[in-house]
This record gives sequence, C-alpha cells and structure tokens, in this order.
Amino acid sequence: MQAALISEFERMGMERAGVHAPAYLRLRRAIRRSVESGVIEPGQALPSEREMARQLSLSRVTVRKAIAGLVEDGLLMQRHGAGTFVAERIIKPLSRLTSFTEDLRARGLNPRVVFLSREVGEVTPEEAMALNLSPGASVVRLHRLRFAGDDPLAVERTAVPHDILSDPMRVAESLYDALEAQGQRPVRALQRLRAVNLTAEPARQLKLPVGAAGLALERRAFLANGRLVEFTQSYYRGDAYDFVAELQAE
Ligand code: 16G
Repeated sequence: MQAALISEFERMGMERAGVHAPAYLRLRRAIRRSVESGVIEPGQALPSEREMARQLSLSRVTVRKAIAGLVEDGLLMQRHGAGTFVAERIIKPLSRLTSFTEDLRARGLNPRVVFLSREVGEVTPEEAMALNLSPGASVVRLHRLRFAGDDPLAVERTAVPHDILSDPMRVAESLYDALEAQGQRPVRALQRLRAVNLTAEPARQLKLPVGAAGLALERRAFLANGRLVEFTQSYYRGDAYDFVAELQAE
C-alpha cells in the first residue's frame, strides 16, 4: 500500500495540474485517489506521519497539513495514540451545511439517487408550518432513495416552495446543485436528529430488517434573505454515519 501511495504521489508531481501545486495538496490528492481506487481500504491504517515524511521526502508539517484536510472532509479519522485510518463510516460534521452528494464525494463514494416521486402539489398542513407558507401554496416534492454505489443509505422526502424551484425535473440528482444553479442555495439550516427503530417501509427501502437502528433527521434550510427553502425528512441507516459536532464553551 505504501508503494502505491508513493507512486501516486510521484505521478501527481508529473501531471500538469500537479506540477505547481503545493506538496500538501498533492499528497492530499494522492491519498484521496488511493482510497477511491481501493488501494487503501476503509478501516485500514495509513503509514505514520514520520514514515510518510521520510518516504516522500516531505516535512512532517506538510504531511500533517495534508492529513488534517482529509480528516476535516471525513475521509480519514485519527484515533489518539493509534494513528490515522480511512474512515469506515461517513463522518458528517454537524456544523457545516453540506449536501448528501458532497458528503459522499468527499468520502470518495459514488452518490446515486432513485426518485420514488418528483412532483408539484399543494402544500400539506405540516409542510406549510415547516416552510412558513400559506395554505393552498404549491410546493415541489421529492421522494428520493439515496445510495452510495449500490448500497442504500437514506430515504428522503423534501418539499421546496414552487416559486423557488419552478420545475422539479431540474433536480437531476442533487437538490443543492439545482438550487445553486438558480442562485438559491441555502446558507443556514436547522436540523433535528433522533434515533429510531425503522418501521416496515423505510426498513424495506434501506434493505434492513424491520426494527433496525436508524436515524430520523429533519432539516429546514434558509436562503441568505431568511426565507425557508427546504423542508426535508430523512431516514438514514444507523450504521453508516457518524455525526460529529464541535462544541465550544461560552
Ligand atoms: C442531505 C440533507 C438534506 C438535503 C440533502 C441535499 C441531512 C440529514 N439531509 O441529505 O436535507 O436536502 O442533503 O443533498 O443531512 P443533495 O444536494 O445531494 O440532494
């Protein structure tokens, strides 16, 4: 694995885009590619910082900087005293407003979506309350199964005010990409998270036994002008994600 990582790093130095890139960015890309191509697998340990610095003729500061970025992205995780590992679960920092698609790509996984429905309809009382809309308003509704490659990870039901997203077909895969293309990407969100035992429908969709551990999440996201743009209710597999929050004393 070490040899593969070294040759990946050297190859990056020869590629056009890599020649002028700082060494820590080249190393970051080399590690990412090694994970994506399966040379380094989830759960596997990386060589120590000192070892990588020696083998690649880099300073330890450079190696540390490369790794820190990948830890922040959730690709790697550090265990005190034990070293750096490729994360087995998807690590999702709760302080950053990211999309499902971005989370999976950062982790080197292939996000996929299957639409269970994609339509325009009249707002339900629950959606009206959550999105601060008047009764009778119309919303775009997406019901999506979300996969990493072939593995279902989550099932999500989303409502977006119709005047913000006029055509549901604009969401080819990623909602946030579609919103961003219209200059309407949310900048802030409120999210609730609770543990559940999955009932029959989400369990079947996520290919788990009824009663398996899951997470029920609800996100209400806002535009920069304070308007609510999204109300999403999701079930995530309980064994695929680590939600991580940074806490600060006041
Ligand atoms: C995440 C969000 C969901 C959001 C989606 C956008 C949670 C629990 N949910 O799945 O609210 O709509 O990302 O991702 O984090 P997309 O742009 O890939 O559709």
